[in-house]
Amino acid sequence: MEDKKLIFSGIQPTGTFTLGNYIGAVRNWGPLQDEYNCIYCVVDLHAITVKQDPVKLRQNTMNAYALLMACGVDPQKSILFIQSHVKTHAELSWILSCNTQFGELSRMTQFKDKSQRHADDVNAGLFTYPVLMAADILAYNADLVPVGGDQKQHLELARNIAQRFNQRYGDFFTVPEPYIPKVGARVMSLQDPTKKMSKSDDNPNSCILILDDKDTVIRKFKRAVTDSEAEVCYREGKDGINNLMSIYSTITGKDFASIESEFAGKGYGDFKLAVGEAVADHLEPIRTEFDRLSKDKAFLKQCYTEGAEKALRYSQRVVSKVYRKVGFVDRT
Ligand code: AQP
Repeated sequence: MEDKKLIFSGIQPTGTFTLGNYIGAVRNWGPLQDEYNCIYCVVDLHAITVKQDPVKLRQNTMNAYALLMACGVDPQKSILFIQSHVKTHAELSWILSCNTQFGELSRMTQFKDKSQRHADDVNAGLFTYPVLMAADILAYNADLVPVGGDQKQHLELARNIAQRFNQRYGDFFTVPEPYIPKVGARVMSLQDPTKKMSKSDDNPNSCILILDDKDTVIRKFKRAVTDSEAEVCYREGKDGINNLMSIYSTITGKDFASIESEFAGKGYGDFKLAVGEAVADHLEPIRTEFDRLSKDKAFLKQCYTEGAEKALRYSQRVVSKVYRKVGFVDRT
């Protein structure tokens, strides 16, 4: 790999990506390839922390892989692979879990949220999810991790684990930095703008999926919950409008002041329609490219097989050194 900083990021194959996943994370992955060495993966091991139908999981994983390519990740420029194909992630996760405190994991807000939402299955994997995420990153000694704002706490934990390991065993891991977009780091649900937009939300109107067709996108925006005023402006307390303005701003590149003047004197109906159209038009080429790629299963297989080989080769070097550092006997 070239002598550039290294980026790592992943996404769960828990369904079609939402506009939140796209704006907060995936949209930035393509452009970053020109500046950094990039390693991206579909994190299927993370996905099974909540119950998954095996047939659907396999399908969602293939779709997520093709979707990342459709969103601009180029397997010739980046290492793009499926997490379960690379055993070093799980191996390193065990070592890191022995360097992570129970109390630290208990403070993770995603664990608290998800254990409430999945009260019938609060499994150990859901609890140790952030350790596996730390292993994903540290197995490559990544410098930067592009994520949405909701992952900031997990990334902070990964940094603490790396620092603790370095203190205990001598400097080894790079302490990774978050790379969080300024606008759009937290895209909110269209039905409850105090909650983040999420793939696994039960209400289909709460999120835009990036494969939704134009009519569906416009219909969902038309139904978006706003407030009882009629002024398009970014202000505290106007969570619904603030969310739509942030979305419109990231998609069109317009700042809030120009959006406010564009819609001065117009109602929310006009604004919602404009947001819907801008988003749908922006997503259309992704849909077309996804349709093309997902028909070519042999090509996808070739890409993910080569991606896994490269990722294993790279991470194996790191994990072997970790084994030696903690005192495991060399196998050869
Ligand atoms: N609403 C959001 N706004 C901005 N960024 C977001 N991300 C997720 N939701 C938003 C970012 O997308 C990346 C991939 O996320 P993930 O699939 O690994 O897990 P998640 O954060 O748990 O995403 P979801 O959509 O909410 O999935 P489910 O419903 O399965 O839990 C991350 O960088 C994340 O920050």
